Amino acid sequence: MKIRDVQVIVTSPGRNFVTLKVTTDDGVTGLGDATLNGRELAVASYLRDHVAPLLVGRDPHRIEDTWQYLYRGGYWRRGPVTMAAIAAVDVALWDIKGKVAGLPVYQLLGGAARNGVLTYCHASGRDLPELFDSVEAHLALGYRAVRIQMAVPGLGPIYGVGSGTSTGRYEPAIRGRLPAEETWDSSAYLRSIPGVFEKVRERFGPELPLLHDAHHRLTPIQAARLGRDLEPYDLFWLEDVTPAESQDALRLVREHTTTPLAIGEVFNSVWDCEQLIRERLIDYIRVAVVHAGGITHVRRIFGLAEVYGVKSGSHGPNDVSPVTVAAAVHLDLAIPNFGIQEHMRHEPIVDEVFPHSHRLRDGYLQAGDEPGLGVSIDEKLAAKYPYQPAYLPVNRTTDGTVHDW
Ligand code: EZ4
Ligand code: CO
Repeated sequence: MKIRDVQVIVTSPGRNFVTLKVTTDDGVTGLGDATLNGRELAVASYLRDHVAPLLVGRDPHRIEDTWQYLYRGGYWRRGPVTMAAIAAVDVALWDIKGKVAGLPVYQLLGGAARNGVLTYCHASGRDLPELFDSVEAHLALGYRAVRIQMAVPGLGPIYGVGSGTSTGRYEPAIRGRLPAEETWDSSAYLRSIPGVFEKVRERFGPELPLLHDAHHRLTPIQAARLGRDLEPYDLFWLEDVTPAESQDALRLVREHTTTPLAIGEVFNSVWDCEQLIRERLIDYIRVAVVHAGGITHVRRIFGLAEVYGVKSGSHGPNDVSPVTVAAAVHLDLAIPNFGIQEHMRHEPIVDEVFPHSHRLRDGYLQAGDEPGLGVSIDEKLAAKYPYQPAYLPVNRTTDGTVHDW
């Protein structure tokens, strides 16, 4: 069997997605997601101009060999663009292997180690009543774990907080030629957020698993204080407290708090997190299949994590396509050290462009039964939504300094 055709499909049904479609000489197709929020066309070019020509004629069954060929063979290793491109190829080849074998991908990975994939959703609000409404709306949808984000009094709109809808939805990229700019103040945030969790616990009781994302905005000592201040509210995890470049920073945080720590949505490889895992500085590793080299490499990261008692908590915002959600569900089902899966529902039009068989039931994602990943793309519909520039907001502190978002 040989790869006959490799196609890159860029579509924007409400937001941008980059999809790789690999077709074999037998007419079997596999899909991979290559969406890199706000930098989509760089990955599309990497795939179209530099990867697709190398794949035609190769044996699609040789997944590991193809991974090493693109990673080591490319000389310029790692980085989000390279690793998203390799991820798309890898996931498309797993999809093809499943279809040829007549088995869902999780069966190829060892079979289901659990009955379903526990998810957490995003609730947010500009004030407490809006936040409570958002939590209630998500609980009504069946979710069993909830990420809590709230606006900071005195600041304008901030990233991660929805504006005024009952489900608290926010969009990780805003359309336009330039990114929006927002104001950030860590001191105001640190003063307000413990009180938010106090009220949420008062309202929803001690049992509901609660999560929070600090979006890399804090210094290590600020993060240590936040972890401590949140201890009474028993978080499932506190995410991305410090900028992800420094693995050492988490040691300082760890020394000061028993609040469980999660990090990793911007990591691309095992080398970005091996110290964090080996030194047990985190409790959950947040790599996503699409941004860390596909099923092949993320499985390796989760394998290392398992040895050290660190659990998975894959990134799953709505800026990854249903192809990545499907890949995550198959991997999450099969690994021994699954923790939780982030889940942000897509707009209905996205589900129409990417028909899929995985389903959310009572807060758990379930894989479909068909061979491969169980996801396809409606190319005619996709073609109706051309690429539109869209970016994450840029944050500045009150004196105008660019800050982490
Ligand atoms: O900011 O996916 O945990 N989820 C998140 C997301 C990320 C976006 C970045 O593209 O932090 O909202
Ligand atoms: Co996050």
